[in-house]
Amino acid sequence: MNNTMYKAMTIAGSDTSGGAGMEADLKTMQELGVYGMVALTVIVAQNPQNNWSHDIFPISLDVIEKQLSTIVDGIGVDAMKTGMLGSADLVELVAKTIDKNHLKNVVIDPVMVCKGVDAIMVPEAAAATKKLLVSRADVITPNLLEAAYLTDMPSVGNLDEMKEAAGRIIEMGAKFVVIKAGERLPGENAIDVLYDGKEFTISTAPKIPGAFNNGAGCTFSAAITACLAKGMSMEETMALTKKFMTAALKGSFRINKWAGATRHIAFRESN
Ligand code: PXL
Repeated sequence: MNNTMYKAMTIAGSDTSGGAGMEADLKTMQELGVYGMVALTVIVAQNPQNNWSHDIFPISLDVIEKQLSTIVDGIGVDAMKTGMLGSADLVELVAKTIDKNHLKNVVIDPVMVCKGVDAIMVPEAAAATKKLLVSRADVITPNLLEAAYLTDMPSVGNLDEMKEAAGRIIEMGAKFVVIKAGERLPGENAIDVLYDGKEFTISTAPKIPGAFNNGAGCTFSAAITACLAKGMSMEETMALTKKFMTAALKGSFRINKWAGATRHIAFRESN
């Protein structure tokens, strides 16, 4: 019997409604056969009495430090990712943890905005991410708004600007960058740009009409993390992540009158 289990950590918030955050991360890792662990950073609760508005409840830094020690000192990981970090102090702690433990396969999902809200949620945490985490990323996965923020570009709104932003992010020290346009660009296709400093890989797929994409960014970065944990190459990782995402979006479903979620089990169901 082969009892090998690849292990991954997410440093992320809880989306109590189950579609995004560490819930999406753990479900995705599980589906891809990886043992997932969580250092919980914030709890996001949605309010059904107030149109599903999001309230954020941070976990204190010393508790997050204890969780990181459990996972990193006590167990060890083959890959890690970040999600909603919520404070500049936490971003600093994450950077220190990566350095001190020489963590490998570091996936930075620079979560700065939630669906439907285009303002940066915690400006100090976003600034710290730009300063401390871009250079430590093996893979960084910004959306268009996050890519513009990280590169000081006024906006990233077409393929040329996505390539320009990708170049700047590699210059800042990331090894690979994937900029996700998702639904945000006009036209029939969802476009992602992958860049490693040498070659651009442009991936286009038809937009999926009516798909619920809440949690799609978390699912995407978690799938990359799981594949890297298993030792897959970047090329294999991106190919499998794309299949996983397409299935998850095609099978996405409504959870209530306000929101929907990606279907994390869809890839398994289709195999
Ligand atoms: O999708 C961004 C995101 C990340 N992490 C948590 C969230 C959300 C959006 O709702 O709640 C915990």
